[in-house]
Amino acid sequence: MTKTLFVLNGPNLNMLGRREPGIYGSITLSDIEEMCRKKAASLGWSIEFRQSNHEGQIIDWIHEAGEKAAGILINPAAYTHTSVALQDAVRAVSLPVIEVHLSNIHAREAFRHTSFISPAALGVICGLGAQGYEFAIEALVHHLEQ
Ligand code: CA2
Repeated sequence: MTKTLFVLNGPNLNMLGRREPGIYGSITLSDIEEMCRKKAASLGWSIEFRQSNHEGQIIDWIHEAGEKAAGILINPAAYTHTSVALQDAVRAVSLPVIEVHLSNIHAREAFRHTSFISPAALGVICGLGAQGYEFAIEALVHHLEQ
């Protein structure tokens, strides 16, 4: 089994640390990438970390992960609440997928309470900030190695 995880990030997450620090904190996406890389390395795994503002690109990466990775951590950002196509892509690959959100989507606007991804995910982590990415990597590795 390949010891690579894909970490996929959806639209506007490239703006982290530059706007809305009240909701998402001052951490940047490159800080999160570094945290993920270190966490994975400490467990003997590697990551492919990507971000896109385009739905089709994320779908292509989920398919690519199906060929090259053992599991997927995804923060689909706003596509969480809109994208049947992303749910279909997650269902189309036979990989464990953990959905992560920096903020607690259930404590925010009603339209964020619904996720199209959660029904197809192994698990969901939200509201724990960037640490949620580390927890998800630990959980994926635990799931894959047990
Ligand atoms: O809490 C999360 O991680 C979200 O996935 C973030 C999405 C939001 O649409 C989801 O409901 C919850 C938004 C990501 C946009 O991030 C920004 C960062 C800085 C400035 C503006 C947007």
